[in-house]
Amino acid sequence: MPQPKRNPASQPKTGSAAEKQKQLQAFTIESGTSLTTNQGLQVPDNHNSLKAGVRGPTLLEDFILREKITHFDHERIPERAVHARGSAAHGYFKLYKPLEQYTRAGFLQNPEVETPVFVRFSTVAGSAGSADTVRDVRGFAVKFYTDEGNYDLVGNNIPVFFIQDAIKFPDLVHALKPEPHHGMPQAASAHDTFWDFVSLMPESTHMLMWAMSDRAIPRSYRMMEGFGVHTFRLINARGDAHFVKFHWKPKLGVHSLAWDEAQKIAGKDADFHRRDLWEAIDSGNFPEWELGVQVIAEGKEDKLGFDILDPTKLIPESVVPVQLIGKMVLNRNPDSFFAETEQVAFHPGHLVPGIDFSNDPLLQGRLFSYTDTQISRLGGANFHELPINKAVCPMHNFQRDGMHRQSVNKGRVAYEPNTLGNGTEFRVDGGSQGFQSHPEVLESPTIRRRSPSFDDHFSHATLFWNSQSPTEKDHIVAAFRFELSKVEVPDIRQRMVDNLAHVDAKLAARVAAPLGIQAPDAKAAAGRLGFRDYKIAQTVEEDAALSMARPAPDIKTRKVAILVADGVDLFTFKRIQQDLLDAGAVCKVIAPQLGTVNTSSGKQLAVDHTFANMPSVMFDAVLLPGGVNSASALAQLGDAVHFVLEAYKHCKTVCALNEGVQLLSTLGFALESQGNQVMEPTAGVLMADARKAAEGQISQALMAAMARHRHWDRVNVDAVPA
Ligand code: HDE
Repeated sequence: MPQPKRNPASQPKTGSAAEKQKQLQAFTIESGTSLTTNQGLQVPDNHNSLKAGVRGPTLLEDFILREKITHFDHERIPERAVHARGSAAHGYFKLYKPLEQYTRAGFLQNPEVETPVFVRFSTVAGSAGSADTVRDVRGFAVKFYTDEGNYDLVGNNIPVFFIQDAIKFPDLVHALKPEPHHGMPQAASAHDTFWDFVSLMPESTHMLMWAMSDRAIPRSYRMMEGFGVHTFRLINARGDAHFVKFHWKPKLGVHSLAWDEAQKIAGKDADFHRRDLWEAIDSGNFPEWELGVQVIAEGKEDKLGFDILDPTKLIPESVVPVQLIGKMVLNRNPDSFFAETEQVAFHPGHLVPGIDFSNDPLLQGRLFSYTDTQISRLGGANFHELPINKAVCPMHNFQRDGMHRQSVNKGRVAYEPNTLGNGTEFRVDGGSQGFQSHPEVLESPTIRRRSPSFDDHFSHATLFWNSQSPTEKDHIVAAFRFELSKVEVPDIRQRMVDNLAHVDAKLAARVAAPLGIQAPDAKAAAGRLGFRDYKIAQTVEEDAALSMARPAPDIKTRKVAILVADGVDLFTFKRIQQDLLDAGAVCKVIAPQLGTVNTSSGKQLAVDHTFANMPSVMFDAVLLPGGVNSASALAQLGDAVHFVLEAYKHCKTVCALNEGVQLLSTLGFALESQGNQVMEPTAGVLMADARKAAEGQISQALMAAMARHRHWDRVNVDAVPA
């Protein structure tokens, strides 16, 4: 059997795959090196252009100036048509146990192997410079650099999609993007064209429920689930196929921001998620996810009661449990945002042997789109040669030339079969090696129609709604109201609430109430109830996994603001601060000015931020230490009072010690005689007399409250003027 000959230039270097991936990228300028032009010519002066006299005009012959400016003029490449705004990191994937029963994919066989990954998170609608915390779906794209080639799992943080067929994608995106006549709004779905389109496309209703839920305003990329969305196939060495859905489960739990908070962060720190990811990795708090699969043997998919090829449906975890098969750790920030995060090219068609597609018509369209878009975005067909996109295994074929070709292919032979080069054959043995497409039998007419099994547009939206906690339901209602209130044409608002009447009558009525339109009318809705095979369905009315209402496992990387002024009592909070730090939290001291404050004991306390440069929305919790002068100075300071009120409004943990309680007086709380107890007068507001209560007890209460993430059931939040 002729073996494929390997191109020596693409032989793997020694060391782990992660090292190989890194080697592909290293390029640093040594200190003391002279500046040169791109041709290697030493530059004599990088501050002055060539002129006819020191006050004369600049000369066209200054090729050094021209080269530098020309390069600058062409530094930008087209941003991604969707998912333009993103942040990424390197890491690795490690399997828990061999998956040979289901797949022959090499990276899913050996639990000892660490497969390098590069992961890019993104928003969908906004431009590359738009804010991170807008209401939007998040992209979750993972490139595995395996020994059998790159495998891309290009998913989202929501398990379903707006449309069922790829042919509607340009319409969806045109409706979502800023309106074409005036280019507004940026990175927002709250405008007429989006709601006009989706209200006419009832298949989008399920995804709209997710997009209006808090899933669309995540607290952190590190606290999002990821989903492959489509049904794929796993194929084992015998050729047996199973359908599979992919899931990423974050170790930190799934958590969101409050909507008001998300909007404020968009202005105060547009890079909030990018910074969060960068800082976590930089400080050694490597984010982790577990990879999960829902596996269904071919032939068993009919039992689901919906079409497994329909990307607007999900398989409830209570029907097919998610098996956790491995762990992904992100442990290295990119060296160059442009070279890596911007130039990485994902594609759902980058597969490895043992993983294959299904006939999901949305997925099928994606298989064309991604290569096509890279050609215009990355300037030609050779984008696979960019270091971030390069496979770490040997790569050889007879494709040649094209824009920006990097490899220097030797010899006269660029075709196969040949006798003039390195052999006649590059075929693999008997058809069993290499990538084998699943031999699905297809016998059907060519037809431009949708399967009737895709017609049920509402039952999964109802399943999602039923699975939400009361707070989550309130937030969904509020989000629909907000978005539809920004829609100027009443008929569009009406059509949307009419559609929602198919999901849940109460939901529709609640959304409609403040919108100045008629009550919802399901009969007038754009959608019809459609096909659902109730006879065979393993239907569930609710599924716990669809709710986010679960506490965080710990408080690692949670951010605590400690508000101080001159006279702060160090002793009341130092031990508590240490406990928080020991538990992995991040503590920052906020004061009216930078530098230091004088503590009541005469020591100096270093200040990290001022109220002006670091608002409450950057934190998960607030600690108000004691100290008569500090507390009364802060109580006089509008910014400090606003800080506390806002944290309260966003349902964050607020812990006040001794006189620190003064800062809560606007909210009606006072330090009463609680003795040695830690009081919790409303969810997540803790008050303690640190002279009597044990500090360890206060720390425990504070950390337990923080681990609940947010206290959504807190009273009187709407009445707080912040
Ligand atoms: Fe994408 N999508 N998409 N998409 N998508 C792109 O490819 C497209 C869809 C997703 O961080 C583009 O390189 C079509 C579903 C992510 O670089 C483009 C259809 C899901 C990313 C494209 C879909 C996704 C993209 C733009 C419907 C979740 C960012 C730039 C048929 C499973 C990847 C690019 C990154 C990016 C096309 C639908 C996820 C234009 C035609 C469903 C995470 O090719």
